[in-house]
Amino acid sequence: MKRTWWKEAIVYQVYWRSFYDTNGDGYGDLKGVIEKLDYIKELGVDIIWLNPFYESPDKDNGYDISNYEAIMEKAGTMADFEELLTEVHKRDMKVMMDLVVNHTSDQHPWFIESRSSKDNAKRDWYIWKDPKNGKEPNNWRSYFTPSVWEYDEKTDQYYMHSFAVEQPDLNWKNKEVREAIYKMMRFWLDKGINGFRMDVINLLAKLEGFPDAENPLNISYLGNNPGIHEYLQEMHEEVLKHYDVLTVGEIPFVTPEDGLKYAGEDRNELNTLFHFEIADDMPTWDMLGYKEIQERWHKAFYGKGWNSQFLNNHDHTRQVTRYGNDNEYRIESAKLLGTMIHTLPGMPYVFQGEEIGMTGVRFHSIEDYNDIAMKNKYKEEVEKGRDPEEVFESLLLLSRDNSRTPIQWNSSKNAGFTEGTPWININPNYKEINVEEALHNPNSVYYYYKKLIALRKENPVMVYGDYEDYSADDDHLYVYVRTLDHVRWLVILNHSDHNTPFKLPAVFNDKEKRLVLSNYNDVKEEDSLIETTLGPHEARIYEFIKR
Ligand code: TEU
Ligand code: CA
Repeated sequence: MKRTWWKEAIVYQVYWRSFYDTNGDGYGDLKGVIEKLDYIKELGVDIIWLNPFYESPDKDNGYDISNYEAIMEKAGTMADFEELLTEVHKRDMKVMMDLVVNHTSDQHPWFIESRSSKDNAKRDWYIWKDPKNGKEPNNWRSYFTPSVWEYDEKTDQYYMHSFAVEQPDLNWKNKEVREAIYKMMRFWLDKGINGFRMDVINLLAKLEGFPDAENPLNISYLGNNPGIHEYLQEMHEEVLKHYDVLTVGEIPFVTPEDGLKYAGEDRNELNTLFHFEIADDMPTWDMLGYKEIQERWHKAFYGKGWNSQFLNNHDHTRQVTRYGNDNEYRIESAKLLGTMIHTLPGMPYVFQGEEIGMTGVRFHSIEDYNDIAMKNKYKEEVEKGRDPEEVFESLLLLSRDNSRTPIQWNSSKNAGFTEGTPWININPNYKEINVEEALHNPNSVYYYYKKLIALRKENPVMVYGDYEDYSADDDHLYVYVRTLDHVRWLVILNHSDHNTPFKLPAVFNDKEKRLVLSNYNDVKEEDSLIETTLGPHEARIYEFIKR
């Protein structure tokens, strides 16, 4: 397998508006990221992925862009961005930007022109359709609304939006659109950025003929349609192949076989992808389901393509709350989940705050929430006549705001995030869970993450090793081996609130082991593994040298 810098990298995701506010307006900003770069560097990560900070009316927190070559006022200025880039590079790290090109904002000049008349030059830059029998052109649902179609009175046509009404989809069939996007990508790459995280990139090609869906609720018809690979290969040819950068595609509804078409080494499309078999399809922890997913993706990808490992991001509830135990075993559980993500095959992502074990949040009423996906869904369900309280409850666990509360820097006012009024409430647990506490506590999740990240740097087996599951049908224990040449790493995870017995598989010699890492302090290297018991959320890594 080819070795490359990006395969060996660890990405830290900065949701800048919740990172650190330097001017008291309640929003984190690019200057705030600059100020905290040493903190990020200290963790040992290589790449910083910044969520979108392009000019935007901000209906979907920056994913509705009105100017691709300007900076949102809340984030700062172009000079701030250039300084950030320089400062990141000075620290020997890299910057990955979010690329949002399935849709723009309805305030983008392209769309304003497009909607102005049927015969303007930009009409075809978006997807316009005549009404069908006086109604929507078809029955497709969007991510955030009951229909992908929005009626525009002025020209008596509908436009398509896969997300909010304020996010019209671009028409990728139009060559001028594609050229405008490639030009914009070069603009940023020429500034020296090191990669793109490509927002819902598999949605660019729309299903030919726009036929009604049999089951409109399963919106997978929005993605992976014929034509998508031609677009991505063209993008590669026109732009990407001229730069040594990391590209990771956000690819919902994808199987490993189809995933390889996007991220296969021989494909000339993307380097890596995010699939959503976990984040979208596993609402709460399911050990057997998770193992099955890892197995299937590893088999398809090993030696052929590169995967990503993540359990949370700005769209998906913090992992220790959703998939671990954020209560009695918060620290152990946060460390266990980190161990897993950093030792499974693929590129590990750390979402800001994960490294101190930040948790999801539960605000009192829908008014306290900001997430457009949650607010739209709430409105839709309540308008159907459902009990508002019940709807609210049902949306809490997966609200995107669970992950969007500001970083808890210390135990002072507003967790040290802002001098002003934060754009979204701070998680009330900031007095116990914060960066300052973590830095003073040698047992913190933070120092454990730092070790995990350093280990990956020193041990290619964590990056390039083969993967084999030794625990197939165990509900609690996840035991697997990574192998590279003569080095074998055994990872043992007790994903449960209870003690669980463990037996060393016969292929290993107990006398030849070396303890690499453990999230319990009382484990000794010489403790026998032949038959032992793992504590709640205990995680261990051992090395065995093959002779
Ligand atoms: O997210 C796409 C999205 O809807 C995810 O929440 C979903 O889990 C995943 O794509 C698989 O279905 C991206 C951004 O991350 C999100 O913040 C934006 O709101 C959205 O695109 C629209 O740009
Ligand atoms: Ca600010």
